[in-house]
Amino acid sequence: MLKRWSAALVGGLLLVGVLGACGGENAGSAGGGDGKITMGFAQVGAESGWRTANTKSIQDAAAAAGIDLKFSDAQQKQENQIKAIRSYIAQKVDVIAFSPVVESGWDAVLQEAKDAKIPVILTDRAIDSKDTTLYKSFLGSDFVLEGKKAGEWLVKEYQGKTDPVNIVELQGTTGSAPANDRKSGFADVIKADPKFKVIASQTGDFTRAKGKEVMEAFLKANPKIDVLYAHNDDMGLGAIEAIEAAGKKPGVDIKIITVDAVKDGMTALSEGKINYIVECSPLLGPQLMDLAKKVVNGESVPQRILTEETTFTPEQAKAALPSRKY
Ligand code: GYE
Repeated sequence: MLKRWSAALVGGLLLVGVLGACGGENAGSAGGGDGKITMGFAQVGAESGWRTANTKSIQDAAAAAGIDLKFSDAQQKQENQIKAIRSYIAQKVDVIAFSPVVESGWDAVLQEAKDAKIPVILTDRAIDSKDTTLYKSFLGSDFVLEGKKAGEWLVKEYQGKTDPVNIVELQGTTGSAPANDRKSGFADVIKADPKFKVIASQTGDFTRAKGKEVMEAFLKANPKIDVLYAHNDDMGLGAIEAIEAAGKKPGVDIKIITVDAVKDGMTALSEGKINYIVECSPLLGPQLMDLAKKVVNGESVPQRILTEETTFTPEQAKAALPSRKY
């Protein structure tokens, strides 16, 4: 187990090596001796293609960086994540990283980590805590911006048209940062034009099965749906099954916008079943491991690190698919 004081001592010495390696490969042995960094990672679950890619990225990057990874899957339940974090504190890991299922309710357990002097890094999802000293850094996407990009595509698509546009929305997990922010970013953009009407909005919990189930209910209750906005690809893919089962053509009878750009989503986009995808990158592993080394070595790190992302049309999806890794 790496002692923090020794990490701080060697941290300065290692700096040259870290910079020289230009990705920090050398810093894996930052502790000296047996000094492997141990990271406890509390993952959300395995709810989507995005999450699967994210987990693989974290596991691969930890192995490549020589970081000993303790990994737990919370099955989308905050109580399981809190239990995992408490167990990492008890095991005296060097650093805790996690992707919070929901935004609220983290202060107590993060205070326990802080009292135990174990640094915490947030990845992917944010928390709403006022006390930003409870974590060292937050690495992930700007979900509000993602929602805005989805809205901007819609505004352009219906430019010059005056008929009402009936939108249904499949929200992510209730209370999660991506669900809250993708909803508000989208709403912010479309509110400028009253022809856009969100006629139904419900959670599909970021899963394919729930996306399908809720879309079936939307279709039964609403004879005229023009657009589906799904907070991730998986819910959109589930919804496509429901739309086809109802005898409608996804992408044509109902335009579909999703977020993520995982392979299955990109395939549906290239086939015209989805019309537009806002990218959200799950490949956070390498950046997370670099951050962890710095934090354990007592270096200062930015409080917020944003992921770079783009958007895809069907043509762009066709071009990107052959080299898409996830
Ligand atoms: O969009 C979704 C996943 O938190 C950004 O979680 C992540 C979201 C992602 O289940 O597919």
